[in-house]
Amino acid sequence: MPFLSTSKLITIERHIAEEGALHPKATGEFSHLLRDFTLALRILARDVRRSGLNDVLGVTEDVNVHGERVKRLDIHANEVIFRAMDHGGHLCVMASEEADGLIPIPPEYRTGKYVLVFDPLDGSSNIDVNVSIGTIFSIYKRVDPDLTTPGSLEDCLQPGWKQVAAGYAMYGSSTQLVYTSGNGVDVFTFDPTIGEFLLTFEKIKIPSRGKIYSVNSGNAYKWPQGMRDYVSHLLRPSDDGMRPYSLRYVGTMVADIHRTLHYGGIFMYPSDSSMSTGKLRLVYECNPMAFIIEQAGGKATDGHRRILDLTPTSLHQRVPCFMGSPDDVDECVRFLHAAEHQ
Ligand code: P6P
Repeated sequence: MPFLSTSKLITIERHIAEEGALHPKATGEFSHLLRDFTLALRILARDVRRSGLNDVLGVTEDVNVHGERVKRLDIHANEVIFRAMDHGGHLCVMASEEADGLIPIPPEYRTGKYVLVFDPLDGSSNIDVNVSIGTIFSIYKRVDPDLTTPGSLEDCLQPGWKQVAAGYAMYGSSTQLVYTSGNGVDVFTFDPTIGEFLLTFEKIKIPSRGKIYSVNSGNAYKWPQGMRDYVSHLLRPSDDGMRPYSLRYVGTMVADIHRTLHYGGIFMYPSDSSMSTGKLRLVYECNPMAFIIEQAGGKATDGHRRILDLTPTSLHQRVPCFMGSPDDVDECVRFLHAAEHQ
């Protein structure tokens, strides 16, 4: 899979404006919202790159709503995104992994018709050891776009199929922004010398099947039987050479999904005997990633239902997730269901 698939010199702003032109009713508000968001990502790309130098490493005394120790960079990222997005007049409400409840738009600013939910810094456990981390986001229209009142919890708990756009930034060897607004998936690479995200991969398509599975095997002793049967199957050599699969697991969802998007295969965070609903959050991790994966031709399920069809019941709700190449996800589900019906 080549790293570069286009020679067109297009910035993300121009790409968003051109995509906006595809929607005659577009008011440009959405383009301005994304422009503001990419400003936050530029700042975070700089700060993550320098995190070893400026004093943002290390752990705070805080514990977030999930009982996880909060890294200073988490809080910093949350603050940067809030300050970039709170005054643009495009949003009626925000929600974040780092905030227990809704993040209201300050009363001194106009509210808009969009909703932003995000994980400001996914992969916190990897911050201090220079392993790729990222930012994940989803954008919805508010349930009643004619309202001008502050957004509500209902606006943040919409099913994933209602997403207007979703994406992630990965702060790795380079900073890449992977983004969809329902018209395929495009990849932009940040050029710090000019401060622009440039289009480097257009309409990425996930392979129909891969040879990599991605899961925290340390939880294998807690997995349901179907998961054990599926992984055992992947590790049994096949005559066609497609198996055994290789295991690749970074422990940052953004990095594991990014590799799956390019190389194919399957990423999984199943339920287990200690986490009956898995670990990953539906609203600001699984839904945006499921939108990206499906737009690239892949599949994303909780083992029984399409992730994007789930209606969230709470902001920080967790769901099991299996996402990636369509043939791999289908095969995984067959094993999960077979074990359930034994
Ligand atoms: P585990 C990072 O903390 C995260 O939320 C995801 O980015 C990642 O996929 C998962 O948790 C890793 O969890 O239990 O394997 O360390």
